Amino acid sequence: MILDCAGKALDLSVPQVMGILNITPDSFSDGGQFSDIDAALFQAERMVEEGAAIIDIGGESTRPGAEAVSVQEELDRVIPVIERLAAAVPLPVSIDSNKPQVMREAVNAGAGLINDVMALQAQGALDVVRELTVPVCMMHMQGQPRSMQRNPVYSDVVDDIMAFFAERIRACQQAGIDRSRLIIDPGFGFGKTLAHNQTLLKHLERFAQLQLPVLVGISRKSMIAAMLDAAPVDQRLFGSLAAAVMAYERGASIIRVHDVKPTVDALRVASAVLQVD
Ligand code: 8Y4
Repeated sequence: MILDCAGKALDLSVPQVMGILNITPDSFSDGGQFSDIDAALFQAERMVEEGAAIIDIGGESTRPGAEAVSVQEELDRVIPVIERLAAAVPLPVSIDSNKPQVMREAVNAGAGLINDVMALQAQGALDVVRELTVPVCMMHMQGQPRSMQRNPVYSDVVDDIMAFFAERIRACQQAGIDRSRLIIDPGFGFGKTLAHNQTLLKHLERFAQLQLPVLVGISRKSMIAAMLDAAPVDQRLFGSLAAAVMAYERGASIIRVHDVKPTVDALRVASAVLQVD
């Protein structure tokens, strides 16, 4: 299957890597424009060379406990980078935002995919996305970023999240968003205990039953640390690669990572073996 990301093709018949582009806000330079944007472009070019298929850009931290960012602040951070990047690289640029106004301006600036950790539940998001024609990833989160890790509870984590997707897919179709534009993501670490995250990864193939592309983001997350004696963030690569390969074997087609080259190599090996009869 091939997705049209604002004129850039994304081939999902092979595993694809989404590279995470960190935009460092408020750095020293005068006005911030020169060094911030150039640093982001440099990092993105490297991810392209390393085999990324998508570059994901976010201007708001969605980590547990993170502070909210105003719409204007988020636009100021991401729009200049998207404009330059979309023109400079052959890959689709993804906008990581839950705000309809940011989604619209990002797509107008050249973004080819929307990555929404709130699964289009923000006021007005469904209507804006109907008008844009790009694919959208809807991620599951239980609770709000500030408090989601306090005491997450599910009756059955896979069943509950499947039911969530069924409802969101219906909401999209009711809003006039074609099913062919949808990607789903169980949202590792977003309102989940370690046991929930492990169950989701072990049984990830059940999400493939919805017949939509599955995206996962596990790279360097605390679930990896929790299985590696609390490894610090710079010691989580090999564990993240194991999780990436497991997710791919269970039907994920897009893996969102910090470490592009190691993940691309791991998935090339896994894919070559799985393609043998
Ligand atoms: C270390 C490294 C510790 C990373 C925490 C983190 C996802 C996502 C995020 C995801 C999709 C993160 C924007 C959290 N995670 N989008 N975004 N799926 N679709 N934390 O899993 O990377 S941000």
